[in-house]
Amino acid sequence: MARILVVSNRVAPLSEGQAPTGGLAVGVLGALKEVGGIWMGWNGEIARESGTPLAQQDSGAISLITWPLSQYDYDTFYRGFANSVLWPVFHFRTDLLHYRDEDYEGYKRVNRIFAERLQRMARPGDLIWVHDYHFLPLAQYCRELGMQHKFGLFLHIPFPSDQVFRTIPHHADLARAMAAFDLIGLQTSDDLQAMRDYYERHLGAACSHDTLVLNGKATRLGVYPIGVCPEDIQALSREHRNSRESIKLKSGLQHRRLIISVDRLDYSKGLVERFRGFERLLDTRPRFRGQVSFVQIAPPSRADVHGYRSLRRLLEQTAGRINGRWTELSWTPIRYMNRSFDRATLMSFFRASQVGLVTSLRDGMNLVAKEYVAAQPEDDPGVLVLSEFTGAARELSEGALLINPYDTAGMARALRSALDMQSAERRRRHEIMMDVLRKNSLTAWRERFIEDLGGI
Ligand code: GDG
Repeated sequence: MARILVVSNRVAPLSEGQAPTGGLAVGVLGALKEVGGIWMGWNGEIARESGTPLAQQDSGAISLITWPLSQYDYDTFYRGFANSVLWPVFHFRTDLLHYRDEDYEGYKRVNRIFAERLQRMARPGDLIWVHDYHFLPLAQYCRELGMQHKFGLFLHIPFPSDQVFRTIPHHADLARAMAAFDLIGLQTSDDLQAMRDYYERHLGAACSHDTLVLNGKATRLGVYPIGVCPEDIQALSREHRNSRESIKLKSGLQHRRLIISVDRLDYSKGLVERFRGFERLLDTRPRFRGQVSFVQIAPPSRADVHGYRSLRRLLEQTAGRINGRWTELSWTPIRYMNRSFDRATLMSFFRASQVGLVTSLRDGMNLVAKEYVAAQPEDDPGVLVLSEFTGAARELSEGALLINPYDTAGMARALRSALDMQSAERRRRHEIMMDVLRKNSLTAWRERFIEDLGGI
């Protein structure tokens, strides 16, 4: 069987107690645990030079090969072009686009360093699976070095409409370089459609429903919705339902009902809109005051990137204002925590909550939504309230209560329906969603992508 060589920006630590809090790392780690492989990327550290020293850590069938970045490369590649141009634009936030030529140069330079590393590591026949927006030109640079491997790219985030994509300076260069991949995987058919539209309209590519041909080179496009391992999550949440943290949470609630949200602290997740939706519920439905608590877990993320610090301030103000308005001596409406918990604890928190609330303004998939469903007890499941702008909404529309996060009153109504929903209806919806999770599992995601890449 061919070896799988995975490349992503950050490589997740393998040690227990250092759980990754990003969807890419959670997904890739889960997938590699099943089949093994080599995972290459940045170790999260800053050094004098990018790319050295190289470290290797082996754990079972997984080898991690990591290296540091220089401060300049971190600033230009990571904070700059990747997270101040590509991330905001791919999430339709052109107002947050900050472009500088030196950042784009840094982005290309780091991609070249990764290409050189890959060239040294790869053996003939390896399948190279590249992840996300940090490495759009990587396959092109590898080809320039003479590599003839099969290269696949999976984009974890949405692909924007062509008008939005064109706000990226040098978008056509980037897109031409991306076409050096043999397979590009997207989360939803909307993303695939948007990508195809751009290539057809602006680069004159010949596109059929799953292939684009640019300058004689064909690239396969496919939809691979990332999933979770529902059985593992079910077991984890059951085993830890009486863990110390879970009991602390429940005793703090004093039998009140619980709405839970978990996200990296990111402007794409609609956190402010969510706080306002919960406030509207308290405003318009007095019977919930003192009866429902909202727990928001939001580990900080990219704190040194433009837009994140001001978001954090706004959230603190909003939570403070709402709590100032409604808190009673024995009840705090919003518990807002900028910290992470280990995965088992998180799953036990999901299990203990009556409502899982996901309000992203744009989200490639949103694994939290799927984890929330998988963590529920089958005989008394909670309800998922889910933004229609997540990839997950495409799969879970029959079981979740879908909302538009910009519609505060609509969100409050959905929360009310979720809190009032009878057990039979909750069970019915949960079963529908579990069927989807089992079918579109993390294993299926990995198998389908690797099989398609191998078959090219
Ligand atoms: C990107 C795309 C796509 C969060 N807090 C803690 C914690 N987490 C874990 C969650 C979940 C993951 O991090 C977050 O994944 P999401 O999918 O919700 O969001 P992104 O990080 O934005 O992921 C997204 C994903 O890639 C995969 O393709 O779905 O659309 O944006 O697994 O549980 N884990 C722990 N403690 C925390 O406090 N242990």
